[in-house]
Amino acid sequence: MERTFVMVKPDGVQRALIGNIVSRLERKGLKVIAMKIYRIPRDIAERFYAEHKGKQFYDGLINYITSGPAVCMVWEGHEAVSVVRAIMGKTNPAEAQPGTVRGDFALHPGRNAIHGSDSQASAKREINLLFNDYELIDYRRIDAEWLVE
Ligand code: D4T
Repeated sequence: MERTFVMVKPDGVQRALIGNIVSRLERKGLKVIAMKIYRIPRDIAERFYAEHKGKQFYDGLINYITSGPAVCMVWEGHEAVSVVRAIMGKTNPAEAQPGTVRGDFALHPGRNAIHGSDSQASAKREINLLFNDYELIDYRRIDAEWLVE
């Protein structure tokens, strides 16, 4: 089973999208194993987005992601990384397909409502950055045998 890090970004929290986003991931069959509302400190945000340092949108991105509470989560399931990326839609919401989170709820890349890890390596790095091991909860969903052959 794969794990991925998901965040409802500060715009998603302010726009009351937490429940809708969680519901989409739940009904797909993914299992939430960690969740917290968290105002991400600047130093963590800078480590989180280190690959974008120096880009023209970097300062705005750090200001945005630290501007208010976010909801940080770890989701687990079959091909969780790519499944969540598909549910999210393209980084630029103007190009995201209707039916995706960004396609339905967002307009601009600087306010794109949700983050999901882009690879298993990123997921591991991001989970370690935002969660302690003891915050990841091991349990079995009662529908597990109906979700995966
Ligand atoms: P995140 O990491 O936030 O889930 O976004 P993506 O994985 O979909 O996209 P990314 O890493 O390429 O970009 C990180 C973050 O920067 C914002 N951004 C991006 C922006 O404001 N302007 C831009 O031109 C780009 C490329 C949006 C997401």
